[in-house]
Amino acid sequence: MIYPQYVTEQPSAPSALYVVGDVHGHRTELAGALHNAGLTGEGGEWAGGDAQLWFLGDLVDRGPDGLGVLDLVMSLHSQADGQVELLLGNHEILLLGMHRWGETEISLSTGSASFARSWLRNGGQLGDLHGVEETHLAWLRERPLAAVVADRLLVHSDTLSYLAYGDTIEEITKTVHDVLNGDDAGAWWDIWRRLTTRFAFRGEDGPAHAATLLGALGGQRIVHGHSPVPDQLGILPEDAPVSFEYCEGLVTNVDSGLCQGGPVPLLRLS
Ligand SMILES: [Mn+2]
Repeated sequence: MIYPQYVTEQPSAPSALYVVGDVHGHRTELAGALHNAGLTGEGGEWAGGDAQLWFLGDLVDRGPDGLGVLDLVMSLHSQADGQVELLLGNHEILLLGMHRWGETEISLSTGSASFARSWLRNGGQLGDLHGVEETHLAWLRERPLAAVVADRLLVHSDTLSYLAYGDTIEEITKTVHDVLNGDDAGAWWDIWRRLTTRFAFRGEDGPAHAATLLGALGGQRIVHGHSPVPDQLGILPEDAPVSFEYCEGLVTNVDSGLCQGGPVPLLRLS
């Protein structure tokens, strides 16, 4: 006779799943929120047990200590490997591009561009650039572009442009990594430009766009950062919620506008 309780595991409750939207250099606020959520201990060490913590990109730029945020996330990743992960945002691409290409003029069909000009215009911080080390850059170059966790598709940008790089998350990530490990400045620039596009899930075409991305990459619902909720709702950042669900419930925006004065974009999804 078989006693099922001894030979099969009970289906375990899904472990806690947290996502973090755009932190943009606000290390102190992030550290406080992680501690308040019980994900880190008194010394800032990982204390989240088997919880999963996904950063949706844009750790750096605009705010005072992007490198500190990056160090914190890298440290948590190494302590809780597989449970703490970062998706590349357009500002990680911008920092990598600024470091790699700087003032190099990049020829485009529409004229020319440089990472230096875009970096300055988009909140690049000298302290981050001067302090960044090869260990940071190498780690960033290995981060995924998207993930499906439980039934959620996690991405940085509210855009369909990911699909320009492949039909699956693995393919998209590999294509982008190949560019980041190569010398094609125009291809580097295209990643930055494409990840900077936004608003795909707003308006009457939003649900169809969401279905397209979910159909290609998996998941039942999309969670993204990149486009501040206070702007989306036309409210003051200090009045903004941590997240905003829209697009007929298919999409959750977790960019609470921390760098404008909004709350820390830490959201527990399950
Ligand atoms: Mn962004």
